Amino acid sequence: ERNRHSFEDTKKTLEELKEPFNAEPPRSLLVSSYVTPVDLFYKRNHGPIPIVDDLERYCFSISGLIKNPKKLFMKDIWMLPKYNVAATLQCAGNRRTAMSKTRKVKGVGWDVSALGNAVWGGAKLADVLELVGIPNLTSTTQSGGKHVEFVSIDKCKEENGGPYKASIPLSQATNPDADVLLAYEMNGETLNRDHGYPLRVVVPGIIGARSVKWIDSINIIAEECQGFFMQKDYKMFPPSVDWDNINWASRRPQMDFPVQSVICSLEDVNAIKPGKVKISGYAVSGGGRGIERVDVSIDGGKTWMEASRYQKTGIPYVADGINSDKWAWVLFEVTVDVMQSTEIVAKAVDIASNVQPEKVEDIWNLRGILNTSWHRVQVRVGH
Ligand code: MTE
Ligand code: MO
Repeated sequence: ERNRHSFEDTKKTLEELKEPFNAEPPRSLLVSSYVTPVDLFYKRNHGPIPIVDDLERYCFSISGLIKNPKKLFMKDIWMLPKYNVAATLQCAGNRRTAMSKTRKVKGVGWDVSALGNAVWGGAKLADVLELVGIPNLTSTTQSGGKHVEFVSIDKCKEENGGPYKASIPLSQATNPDADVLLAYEMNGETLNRDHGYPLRVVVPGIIGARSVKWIDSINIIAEECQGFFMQKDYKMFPPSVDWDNINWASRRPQMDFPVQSVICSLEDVNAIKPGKVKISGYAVSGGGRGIERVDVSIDGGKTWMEASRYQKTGIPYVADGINSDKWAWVLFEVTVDVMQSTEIVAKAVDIASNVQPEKVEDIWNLRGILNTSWHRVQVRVGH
């Protein structure tokens, strides 16, 4: 992992902290298990990681455009039915380093591992909102609330020392099938500090930036959250927009994640022996759209073969959302004969038949987000 904070660093204030703690595992370790161990799960922070040490006193408010604002404690959340949801969280900036090779972009230089797949345990946000009198499947409250804003207890420079925040539509928050969680567990264990202890939001199927950690308050609001990370960041601009002509208000905050796939068993520098090579990696799409197919090429994209796909080992993956986890990644595997130095490529197709774009140049954007171009790895074959 890169940029690991020392224990002393974790006590630093916003002023003292040079860089927030961001880390990703080596790609080869990432796909060794369907459920990503907490230690190998990427960590993305915009400020110092807060410490909540008194769980009995920890509480958060739900207020805004509702009749009965409430203060909730952990015991109120624990009382609600507990759900375990397998969901992949992917940072919008995953694969940014590769995009920056086309033209410079701004942001953390991620390789291909700024994502992980965890089993999140917690209460459904839809159930929590029922506690304050908002029924399931509400898109507007009587007082005009249309969005649910999550405010953290951390502090970040981009918010001028204020907390990290984001919002999602009320219709999604109150839909039990959307599986939006207030999570207190990750992979069956108490959530740790890095990932939002004691309580974080998990919004399956959309960019990681909306899954706010360390919840301090939840606001029911009329317009989407006006925070920095909703309005001045994490928006997808066309390649023609650069820092001298950007108009932030012209684009919507990015929510959904497009279809993605990455080869994890090989690095660009790998020199391999001629013969059989096992190629493995992950594929995942947004919005709960499953993966229909993963194509692998060993000739730079001229010809393709289909990789096998699985979530649970030994059970072939079928994207039906019944025998599969709809919010989770799919691992793929194919064994190929590689006889000479070449470019190996992967591209996935989701169940809506969306495909990954061929060239990173075509989707270049100044913030370097959503690099979902065909994943290419150069291998050198030595005889
Ligand atoms: N929540 C808070 N409070 N502060 C943050 O900096 N970063 C967001 C999101 N939630 C962030 C946050 C971003 S950009 C991502 S990708 C995910 O958390 C990362 O979650 P993780 O660190 O648990 O992997
Ligand atoms: Mo992110």
